[in-house]
Amino acid sequence: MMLKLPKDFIMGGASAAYQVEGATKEDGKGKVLWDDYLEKQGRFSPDPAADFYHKYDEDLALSEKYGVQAIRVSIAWSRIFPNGTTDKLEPRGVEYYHKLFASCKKHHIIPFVTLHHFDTPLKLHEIGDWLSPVMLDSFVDYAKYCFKEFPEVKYWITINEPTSMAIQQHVSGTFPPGEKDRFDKAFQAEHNQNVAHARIVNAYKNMNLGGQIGVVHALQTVYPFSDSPADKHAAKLQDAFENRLYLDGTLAGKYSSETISLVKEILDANNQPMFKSTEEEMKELDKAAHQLDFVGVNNYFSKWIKAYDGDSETVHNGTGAKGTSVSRLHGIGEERKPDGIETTDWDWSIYPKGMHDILMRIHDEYPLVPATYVTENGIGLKESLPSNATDDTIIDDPKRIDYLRKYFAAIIDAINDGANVKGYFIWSLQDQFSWTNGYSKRYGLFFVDFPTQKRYVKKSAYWFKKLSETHELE
Ligand code: BGP
Repeated sequence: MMLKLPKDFIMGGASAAYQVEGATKEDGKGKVLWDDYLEKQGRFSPDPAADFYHKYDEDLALSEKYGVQAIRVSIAWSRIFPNGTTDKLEPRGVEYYHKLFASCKKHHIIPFVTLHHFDTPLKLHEIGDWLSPVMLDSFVDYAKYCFKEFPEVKYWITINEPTSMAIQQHVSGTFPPGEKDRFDKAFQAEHNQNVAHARIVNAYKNMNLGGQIGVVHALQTVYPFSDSPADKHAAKLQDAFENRLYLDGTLAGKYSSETISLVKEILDANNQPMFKSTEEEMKELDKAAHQLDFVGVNNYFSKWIKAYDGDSETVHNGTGAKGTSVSRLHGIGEERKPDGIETTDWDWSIYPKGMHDILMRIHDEYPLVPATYVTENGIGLKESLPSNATDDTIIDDPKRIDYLRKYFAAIIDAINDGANVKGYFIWSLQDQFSWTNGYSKRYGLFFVDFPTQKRYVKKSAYWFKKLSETHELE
């Protein structure tokens, strides 16, 4: 049977400012948490990335040609306010985003604009990042400024993947400041992001600008490794850690008692204190959940969790050396893949059912949510330009097409089962800089030869165009 997407389903491509723009020192941009950290680490530089700061019009022209109807971009906060706070405004940054949105209009592409995609201005990072009240207030001020300044934007996203930022900053140590095993800080940062998100949603709705506002969440579907009660409980703990506190906070407007008790169990096991929240904050969360227009789901892979009571140990595979990642968290569980689960070179499982299940979970458990978009999905591959490449060379990426076909089938299944999925954004539009993997993990529909910044079309772009035009999955 031919699988079909709904007629008004939006086909998009995703990006994030720091991963595509490059030009990190241009036009008065302020430093972010990554600049000095990456320089010190010495593995790779965020410049030139995909040089989107200069090449946006070329990329949007390509997007239009290959059926991309919408793009996710983020505003680099420190291009607008170099210090993060509103005391200093950088007009060249403001001008850049006006030009970018005008180019979107010219190419008939709808921008979905994220306000924070992992790029906290350095000055705010240094005083505690998501743990600092000054950061939260400054983020709300910056958001309100953007809402007034960019009326051409009709779809806003408050924060990209609050949980993955909090966990990578404070538990796995792969994001600056690179702390490990501080579950207390991760949960507090998650709650604080829930609050900042809610304050912004409520402010936006008060401004009556007529657009839509949502949030984007990294949702790894979590399954128990076996049917044993211990593994089942470990999977619940992992789910509370990675997904549930945030889902509850933003989509239900309150934390369920089960969520709170799972969080407390993790913190107790690690001898760490519970996160703090106030009644006023909880009211803000409740109000925002009732006004939210959509949730974005970033789903690439699923996890299987086994009970574990040893010390925490995490090893990040940031090079594509298959089979090297380790995640064992004290008080939560250990990640183990069942036999027969296919993985990428970066150990991410390929499991389309996880996409179906997470979309259904939002539909079933969070009935306040009016609409869902898949805001990131795709596969990172090692790809290179053939040595005899000419301008017209097309990069062959059958693995990506196969991955997309399977994940789209799962999305269509979820839509047929009742999930209100309105659109899909492939990660990524073009090859980009990856936070912890540099330039070797390519996701794009368009290949970027980073030294020359020349673009080459991949076969998956043709596949995507056809799906975008016909809405029929072959
Ligand atoms: C998501 C982020 C993106 C992007 C993507 C791929 O979590 O929102 O910014 O990086 O994952 O991840 P990676 O670059 O680690 O492969």
